[in-house]
Amino acid sequence: MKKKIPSKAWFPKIKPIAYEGAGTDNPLAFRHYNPDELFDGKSMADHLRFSIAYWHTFRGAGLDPFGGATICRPWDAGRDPVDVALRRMDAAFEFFTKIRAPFWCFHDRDIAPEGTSLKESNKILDRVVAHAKSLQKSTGVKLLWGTANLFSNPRYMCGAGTNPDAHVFAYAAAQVKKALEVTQELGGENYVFWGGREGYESLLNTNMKRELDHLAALLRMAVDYAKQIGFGGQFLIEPKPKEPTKHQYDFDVASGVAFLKTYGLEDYFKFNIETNHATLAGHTFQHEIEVAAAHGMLGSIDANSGDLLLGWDTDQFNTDVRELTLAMVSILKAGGLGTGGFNFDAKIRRTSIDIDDLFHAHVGGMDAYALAFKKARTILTEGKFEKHVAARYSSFDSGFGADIENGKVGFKELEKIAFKLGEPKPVSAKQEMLENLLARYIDG
Ligand code: XUL
Ligand code: CO
Repeated sequence: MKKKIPSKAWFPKIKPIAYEGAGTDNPLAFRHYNPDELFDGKSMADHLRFSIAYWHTFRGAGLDPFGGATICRPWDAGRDPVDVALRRMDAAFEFFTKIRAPFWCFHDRDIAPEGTSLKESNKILDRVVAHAKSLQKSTGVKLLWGTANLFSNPRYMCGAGTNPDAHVFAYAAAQVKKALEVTQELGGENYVFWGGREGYESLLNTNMKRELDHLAALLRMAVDYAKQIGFGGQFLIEPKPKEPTKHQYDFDVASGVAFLKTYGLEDYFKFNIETNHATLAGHTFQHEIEVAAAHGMLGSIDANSGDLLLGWDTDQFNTDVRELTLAMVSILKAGGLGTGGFNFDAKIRRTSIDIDDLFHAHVGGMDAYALAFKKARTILTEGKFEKHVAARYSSFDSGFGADIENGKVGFKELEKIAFKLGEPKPVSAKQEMLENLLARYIDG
């Protein structure tokens, strides 16, 4: 990554964040994230592929259901929304460079305001995208993924691909078409579909089967169009069980897999797993990663966390090294994220109104992931858990266990074996011993 910082400094008091090691007192230094440090011949930056989410970091104003904006940024001042969008983009690339994130992500409507028609919106988007492209070139920051915002505008209040009105479906299709084109223009390595308002509030007014068919049709069209224009990025589905709708169709990874397989789309999609979406679905982050990995569909991560005491998507920066170490073990075991990365789909609290709060938040998130990465590597190198798990299943490695796995035996053969061997002897699963072992890795 080149290190050139855009000339007009929006963060004049902040120097590029440096790695100073675990002992540093400097709150604006990395203690664990050392982008240039090599692991298996690959830099930490290339292993982790951190990305900044434009919507939170550059459009987040601190709104919540009970109150308006608390956060006001100097680059947002100005009358012409397109000029503001261009200036904001300068600030964003200065931030990406100073925080030393190699990637960014955006929704079409985060980066450019809507015009009075779709054609005008597309034109405005083109102007901002051209600016983003030149900033990508001068800074070396790359696009992890692009997506279309199919949930904020009132036209999408009843869904986009699942809207009961075919006119809205057509509008959404046109918006995805354009978003794909600009993602390609910016060299995006992936394209994300988060379900937005693709779900329902009441079955009294909903034809679920038709909505699912329509959602699949939208995804199929995206796949077809990507082929037509030669977009080679990976498509990703980002599951979320609820919010904004009461029930979202892409509830979790397992329901996403079933959906994709039902409609013959499984070869074209992987999953973008978000920590707080996993927990809203009643799963752990690691569970969702393991389900995706089991299907060879682990794509990317939206890095954040919820709050145990709050039942909604709080999108906080995650500093829970234990949770992240477990997630990282599963990710590394699966062979990493490929074209994916760790995108901070996380926002500062509405009371964190200073500009440097943006830096503190990302430093903490990046450091926690970096530390988890190192701990996970140690855990996997030592292989103690894997050894235990392998031993636990070893009865399937040979003999009739292997015959079960290979489909060579059925009920009759197994009945004979059960008669002959008698009652199986229970074996301890050793959970507490393993939890203590994990604690040693986390503490150490
Ligand atoms: C919403 C969410 C989105 C997606 C992109 O909860 O996570 O920001 O990541 O549309
Ligand atoms: Co997300």
